[in-house]
Amino acid sequence: MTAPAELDRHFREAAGGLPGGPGRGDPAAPVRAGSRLDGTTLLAIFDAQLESRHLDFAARWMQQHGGGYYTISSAGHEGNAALAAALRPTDPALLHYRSGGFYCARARQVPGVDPVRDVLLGVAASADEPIAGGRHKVFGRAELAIVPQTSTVASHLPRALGVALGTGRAAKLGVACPWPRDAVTMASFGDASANHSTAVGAINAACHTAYQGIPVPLLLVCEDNGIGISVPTPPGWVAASFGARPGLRYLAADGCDPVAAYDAAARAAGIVRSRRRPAFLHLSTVRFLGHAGSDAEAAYRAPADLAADLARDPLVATAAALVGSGLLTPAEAVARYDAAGERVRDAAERALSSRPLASATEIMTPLAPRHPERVARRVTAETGRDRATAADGPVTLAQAVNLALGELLGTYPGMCVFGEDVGRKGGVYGVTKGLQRRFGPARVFDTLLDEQSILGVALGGGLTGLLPVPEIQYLAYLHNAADQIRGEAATQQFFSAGQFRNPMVVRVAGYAYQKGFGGHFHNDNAVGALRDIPGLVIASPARPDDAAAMLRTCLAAAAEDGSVCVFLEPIALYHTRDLHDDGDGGWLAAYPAPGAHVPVGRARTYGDGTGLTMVTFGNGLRMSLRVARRLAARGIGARVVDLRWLAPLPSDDLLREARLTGRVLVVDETRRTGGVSEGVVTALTDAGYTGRIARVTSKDSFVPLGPAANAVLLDEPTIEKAAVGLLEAG
Ligand SMILES: Cc1ncc(C[n+]2csc(CCOP(=O)(O)OP(=O)(O)O)c2C)c(N)n1
Ligand SMILES: [Mg+2]
Repeated sequence: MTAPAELDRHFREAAGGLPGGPGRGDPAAPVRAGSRLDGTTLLAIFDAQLESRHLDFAARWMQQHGGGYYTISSAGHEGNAALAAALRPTDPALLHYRSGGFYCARARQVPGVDPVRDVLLGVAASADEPIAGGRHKVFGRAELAIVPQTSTVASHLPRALGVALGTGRAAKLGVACPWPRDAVTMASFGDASANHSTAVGAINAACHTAYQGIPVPLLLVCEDNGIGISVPTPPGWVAASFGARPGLRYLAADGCDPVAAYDAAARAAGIVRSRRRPAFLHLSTVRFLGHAGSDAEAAYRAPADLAADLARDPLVATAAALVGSGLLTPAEAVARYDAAGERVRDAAERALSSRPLASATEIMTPLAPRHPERVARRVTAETGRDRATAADGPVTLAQAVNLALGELLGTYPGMCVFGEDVGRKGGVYGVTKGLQRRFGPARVFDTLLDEQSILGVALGGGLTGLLPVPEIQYLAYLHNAADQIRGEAATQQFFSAGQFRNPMVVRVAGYAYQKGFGGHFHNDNAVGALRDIPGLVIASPARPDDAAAMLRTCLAAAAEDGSVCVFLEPIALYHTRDLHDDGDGGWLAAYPAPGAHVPVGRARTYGDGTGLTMVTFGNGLRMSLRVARRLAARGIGARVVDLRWLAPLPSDDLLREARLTGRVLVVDETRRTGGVSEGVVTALTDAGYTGRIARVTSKDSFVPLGPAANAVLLDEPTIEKAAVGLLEAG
C-alpha cells in the first residue's frame, strides 16, 4: 500500500523538484492556453486539495490515537476540487465518499465554513459535527448545498435525479426551494458503483426523462480510479457503458490534471445548466492509501501499478501547473503544503477532545420528530379551506382515497402524485382517476417502470420543498426498492440532524384476498420489511372514512415534521360495499368532515363486548367484524380494535382495550413469522398485560394463484374457532 509517509515524501520530492517556472504569473490570466481556469481559482483548488490530503493523513493519525473512526480517504481523488470550482456553491451536490477536495473547495466559496473542522469532527464522530452530529462520517452541509449520503454505494443517485427534477418543478409550482431554479444538481460516484442497479436505474431514468424533452439538470460524475475495493473495472468499460446513451452527454477528462478536470467540469456544468439536459462527466483518478485504513492493498495490486498511480498524484499536477504558470515557486508550493498540514494537525488535536454523542435520546432526537398538536392544527387549517371535493353520499375506500387526494392536492401546492399508471389511466384500481385532468401533468404524472426511481423522485422532490405522494403499484414491488425507503428516506433527518428532510407519503396497494386476480405479487402481505425501519410511519386504513382522515394526517405529518409515511391500502377493500349481507352498504362510509383526522398511533374500537378483544387491521377488520356478529349470536361479546397504524403501534389504546376483557385475539392477515401479530403480542407483554393472548395469522407461505390462496390465508372460520377457544380456555 502507498503509506501516508510515502505519499508525503513523494509530494515533497516531486513538487520541490519541479523545474522553476517563468517569472511572476498573472493570477487573473488563464493558467494554460485555451483553458478557462485562471490562476486565482487554481490556487484555491490547490489549497483545497492540500487540506483534503492532510485531512486523510490526520484521520489515520486520529485512529492510531483511539479517537478517529473513519479512514476511507480522498487521496488521489482531490481533482474533484476543480469540479467544485466549476460549479456554483448553490448547486446541490450529492457526493461520493472520496470528495474531500470538493468539500474543501466549496467551503472556500461560502463565508463562515471551516471544512477542516467539519471533516475532523466527522472523523471523531463528534456530536458537534455540523451535519450528521457525529451519527456518521459524511460530506454534507446545508450552507454548502451538500446533501449527506449514507454508505450504500449508488443509493443517492435516484435521489439526485429527484433533486434535479424537483428544483425546476418547485419553481414552476411556486413552492419555496432551497436551491435556485437554474441550479445544476451534481451527483458523484465511483467506477464500480456505476454498475450498481440503483445507479444504472437512476441514470436510465434520467435519460428516459430527458429523452421526452423534460428538463433534467443533472450532472453525473464518475470518479474512476479503476477499481472497487480489490476488483478492477475492465479498462474502457465506463466509457463503453455510458459514452453513447440516448439523451446523455458524455465528457471525459483526466481527473488528476486540475486544468483538464476544471475545463471539462465547466463545459459539462454549462451544458446541463443551459440546456437542462443530463451529462455524464467521467474523471479518471487514482486511489492512494488503499480502499480504507484496514485494507492491505499489496495483496491484490502490483507494485508497478501503485508506482504508476503515484506518478499521477493530483497534488503534484496542480503544483506543477502553478509553478509552470509562475504563480508559485516549487519551494512555495511545498511551504503551502506544510502550512496546510500544520493547520490540519492542530485542528485534529482539538477534534480528539471533542464531545461524543452521549445518549440514545441525543442520538435519536432528529430521527423522526413528531408534533401531534401541530399536525392536528395543520389538518384543521388546511382541510377546512377546500370543501369542494367532499362527496355527498357514502363512498368506497377507493373513492375516499381519490377524494382525499383531490382535496389534498387542492390544499398543498407542492403535493405531487406520481407512479406507474397513475396519470392518464388513473391507477390500476381507479384510485387516482381524474386527478391529472384536474391538477395537470406537473402535479399528477406517470413515471417509468422503476420503483427505485419513483422513490428517488420522491426523495429528491421532498428536499426541494415538494410534498411527494408516490404510488407503488403493489406491495410486492416495494421490496425491490426497499433501500430507498429504509436506507435513504428514513435516514435523511438522522444523518443531517434534521437540516435536510424528505417528507413523503408512499401510497402502496397491498394485502391479499383479491378475488379473481391472484398470485403472490398481487396478494403480498409482507409488511415485516417496513415495520423494523426506525421512524417510519405505517398507516393501514381499512375503512373509507379512516382512509381519507388518515391520508390528511400523513400529509400534515409530512409537511410539519418531514415524516416519511407509508400508506398501505388494502386492495381487496377498494370497491367493497357491504359488510355482513349483500346490499347492506356496511363497508361504505361518509367522507369525513373538514378538519377530521386520525392522530398517528391511535386505534379505533368497534363494539363494547366484554368477552374478548379482537385486535386487527386491514382485511382483518372486516373479517373480525363479521365474526364478532356471529359470536354475538352465540352469546359472546367481542370488541374489535382496528390498529390503523402499524408503526408506531397504538400501544396505549391496545393495552386499554386488552385489559377491558383480559382475553386478546390478534387477527393478523400477514404471516405468522415477521407479521404484525408478533409486534402486537410483544407490545402488550412489554406494557405489562397479563391476560390471555392468542393469535391467528396467515401461513408462512407465499400466496399461490387461484383458489389455492385460501389455503394459506387467514379466514373467518379460523378466527371464529380461535375466539371460541380463547373463551373456553378461561
Ligand atoms: C450497495 C453496496 N454494496 C457494497 C458496498 C461495499 N463497498 C463499499 S465501497 C465499495 C467499492 C466501490 O468502488 P467504487 O465505486 O469504484 O468507488 P471507490 O471506492 O473506488 O472510489 C464497495 C463494494 C456498499 N457500500 N454498498
Ligand atoms: Mg473505484
